[in-house]
Amino acid sequence: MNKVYKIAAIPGDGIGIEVLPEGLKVLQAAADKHQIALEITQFDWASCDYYLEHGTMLPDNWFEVLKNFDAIYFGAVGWPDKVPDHISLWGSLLQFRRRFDQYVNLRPVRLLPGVPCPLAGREPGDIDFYVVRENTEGEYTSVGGRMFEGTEREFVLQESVFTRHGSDRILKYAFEMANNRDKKKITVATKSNGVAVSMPYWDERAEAMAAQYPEVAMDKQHIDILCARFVLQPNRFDVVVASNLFGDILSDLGPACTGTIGLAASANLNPERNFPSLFEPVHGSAPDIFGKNIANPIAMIWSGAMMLEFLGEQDERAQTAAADIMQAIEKLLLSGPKTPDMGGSASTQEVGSTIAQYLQS
Ligand code: GGG
Repeated sequence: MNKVYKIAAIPGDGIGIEVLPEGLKVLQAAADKHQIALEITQFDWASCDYYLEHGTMLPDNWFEVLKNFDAIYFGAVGWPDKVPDHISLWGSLLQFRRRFDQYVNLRPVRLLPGVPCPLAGREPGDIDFYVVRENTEGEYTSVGGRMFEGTEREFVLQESVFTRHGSDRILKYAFEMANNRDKKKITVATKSNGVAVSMPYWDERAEAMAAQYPEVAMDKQHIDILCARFVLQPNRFDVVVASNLFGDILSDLGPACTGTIGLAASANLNPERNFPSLFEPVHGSAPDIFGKNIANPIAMIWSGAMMLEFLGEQDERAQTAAADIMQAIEKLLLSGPKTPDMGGSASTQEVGSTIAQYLQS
């Protein structure tokens, strides 16, 4: 009997609403081709419109409902003209990441054939690495507060949180990953010269982890020069591990160096599989282009391939389906219709339907 993969599909806001259907279209085409059973349930939660109607981003029972799914396939969140960004993000995506302990945010940075690279002289194969972002603590906290508001003594305090448990588990994941790759190389993003408490601690934990992986070459780099090297020497990276905020910044910069953020996929993983993992494009809701039908759906589609790969770790059909989706994406990038961010004039649906058709042929 085939496993039925139960997927919660949440479009969210803005172009999330436009790209998610394309992702589902392609997932279904891959599933049909490989006789994989998918059960998709769509939710209108985690959107600013839901907030305007209900006063919260999620219903009270969201955890009980979503925990019964194998995965969450998520579009994007945020519409600052409707709801302040920190309220929409903390009320939805960050709740999922924390309560489902999705402590690994895995973000591939890969230059694919057919994609014009903004960095001169770079060929596909030159840039192929992963940003492994810590996803549950670090600089993303609600610890702090405001005092003396509206007076001359007004001040704001915002704390970061680096726990031994949280640092060690993300570093372990990243070192393990590096150890299983050919280059056996890891870059640790830091800023321990300026951020004088949390970052030296992060470095210490990285050094302790490195001692357990003698075959992995570790390189620590301050975030400022690391950003410069993403642009100048992207071929030197293999696995880059970073705190929550640094990882977020690097994983926009990386895909920008490989053509367009519209291709950037990501997986928010609970590696122990105690809870559903979440798969989403790196890009946000982009209200400025919503409704124009020009959003690139490939990041969403690629995130779907990552979902099948993770869900079907023990399921050859799901692995093949994920590989087929990646092949179909590459075929489109070489010779198919493209959205304006890649120099084309195709619509969001045209790109999604073409990739789905490649899978059917
Ligand atoms: N699909 C990703 C998304 O909606 N991102 C909104 C955002 O601002 N995310 C911040 C983050 O990933 O930390």
